[in-house]
Amino acid sequence: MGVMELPLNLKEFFKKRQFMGQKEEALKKIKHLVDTKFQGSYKSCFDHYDKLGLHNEKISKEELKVMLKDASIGFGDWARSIAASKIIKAVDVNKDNEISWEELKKMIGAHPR
Ligand SMILES: [Ca+2]
Ligand SMILES: [Ca+2]
Repeated sequence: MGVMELPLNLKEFFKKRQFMGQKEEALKKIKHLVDTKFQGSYKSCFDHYDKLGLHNEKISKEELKVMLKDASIGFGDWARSIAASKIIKAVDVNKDNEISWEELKKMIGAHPR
């Protein structure tokens, strides 16, 4: 039996668990932002942040950072910068480093309006 294997696997396991927890927490906070500021409409929320920088039907990293700030996700610019990069990496299907409405819908799941 590999003595070294177990701790490493456990470490990976907890890292994954932590990430899943963070994701759930972030999605909850974004839902709260959408419910309180955009009458429950993810599309209105998307359009609002899309327009902050270049209005191109996509959320850039800078636009996403403002959304995270408004949703109280991450403390400080540095933490939000890392969170924004992680989120974009996770949902950016076409690899243009921006989040389209289709990609955002995939991130939140279900059928947002
Ligand atoms: Ca934009
Ligand atoms: Ca994209």
